[in-house]
Amino acid sequence: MERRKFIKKATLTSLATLIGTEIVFGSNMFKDYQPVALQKPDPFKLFHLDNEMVVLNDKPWNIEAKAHLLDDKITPNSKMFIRNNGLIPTEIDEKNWRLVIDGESVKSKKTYSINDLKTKFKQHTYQLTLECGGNGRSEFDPPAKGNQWTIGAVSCATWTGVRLKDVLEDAGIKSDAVYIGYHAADTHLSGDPSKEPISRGAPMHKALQEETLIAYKMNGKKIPLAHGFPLRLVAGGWPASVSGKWINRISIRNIEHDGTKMKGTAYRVPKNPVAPGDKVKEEDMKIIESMPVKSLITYPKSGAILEKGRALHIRGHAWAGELEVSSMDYSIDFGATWQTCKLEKPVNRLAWQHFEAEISFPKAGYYEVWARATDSNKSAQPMLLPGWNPKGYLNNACHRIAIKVI
Ligand SMILES: Nc1nc2c(c(=O)[nH]1)N[C@H]1C(S)=C(S)[C@@H](COP(=O)(O)O)O[C@H]1N2
Ligand SMILES: [Mo]
Repeated sequence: MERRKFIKKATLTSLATLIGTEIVFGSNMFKDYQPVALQKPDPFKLFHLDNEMVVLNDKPWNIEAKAHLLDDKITPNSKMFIRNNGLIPTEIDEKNWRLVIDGESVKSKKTYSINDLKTKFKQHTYQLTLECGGNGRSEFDPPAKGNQWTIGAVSCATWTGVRLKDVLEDAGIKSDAVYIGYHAADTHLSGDPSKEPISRGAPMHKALQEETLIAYKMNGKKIPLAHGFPLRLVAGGWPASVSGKWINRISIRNIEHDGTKMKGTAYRVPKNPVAPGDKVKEEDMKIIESMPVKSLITYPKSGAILEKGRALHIRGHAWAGELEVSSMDYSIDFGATWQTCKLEKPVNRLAWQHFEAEISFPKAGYYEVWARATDSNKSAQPMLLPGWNPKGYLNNACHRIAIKVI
């Protein structure tokens, strides 16, 4: 009979430290045995994810989609990227949840229950594109620290809630208001309750836009926990870090909001182009506002094989921050020439737009299909990388897929 291999004493001691108490019969544990208390939850079950989603980090949870997973016109919950700066709150009591509106520039501090919000204010529904400022970070060289997002930190879901504008106006906005800042119920990674993982915001003009919502529904149902249940700010077209999840307080500020991750290099880019690897002083950085023009080919999957003589149908989405995408092109010759795609209008402002094209290839061989969107200000996506920046934000390079014609 094979001899049972038991755990080493040193391993046992470190496991006990992790658990925080003695493991009483620990010496009976097999070698490499993982105590249940230390087993990590399966993110695919925990968040009901599509099994092709990619986990970039588990503490905090950061999970992205692949391009072909984003083929739906409206991103389903199972294919929506998850980006957290801290730990997802665990015990949420929706009935007793409160949203406080305060700050130097509020006329009268007010507190609303979710029911108050639903009954006092008109409900609105929009499809809103949310893209993480760091989407595409993995391509920058020298590399930037942070989650190495490829192309999948973007979504366009349907959000339902009340206008932030209506709620702020109900509390009253003083004439010196310049910014709003959110506060939320997630926990700092250190566990220190006095620290916030993130507390960002937006200038008043963005806060007061029609499409800026305090949402309580995503894709027609309660917001999934990972995406901000029970209340979330949604500010489409801006770095998704502005869209605070699990919000319980919004402050109307008479200064640019100075919460966690508003200063330094966080969600900021150099005012002027810098050389790759350069250190940039804080005063030479600016806060990212509207996101740049970008697109994704969501069908077919990169690596598709096509029979000679057949046309290839491609489709995808394009978005341009606060602007509309005005034209969409594709190239099969590494950007030497471009052809026009059919492009739909957005369902509403700040929703991504769908494109498609039929492509024929001259002969058998390897091709790449590149997609390039141009916004209503005539800015087009760069073919390769845009300007390097210290934190690796705003990579809106053309998406490319490989096609083999046989
Ligand atoms: N409270 C809170 N809100 C947050 C974050 C967070 O860590 N905590 N992350 C922000 C960032 S950086 C992004 S990109 C989006 C991600 O939203 P999602 O996880 O619903 O896709 O949430 C934003 N809102
Ligand atoms: Mo983000």
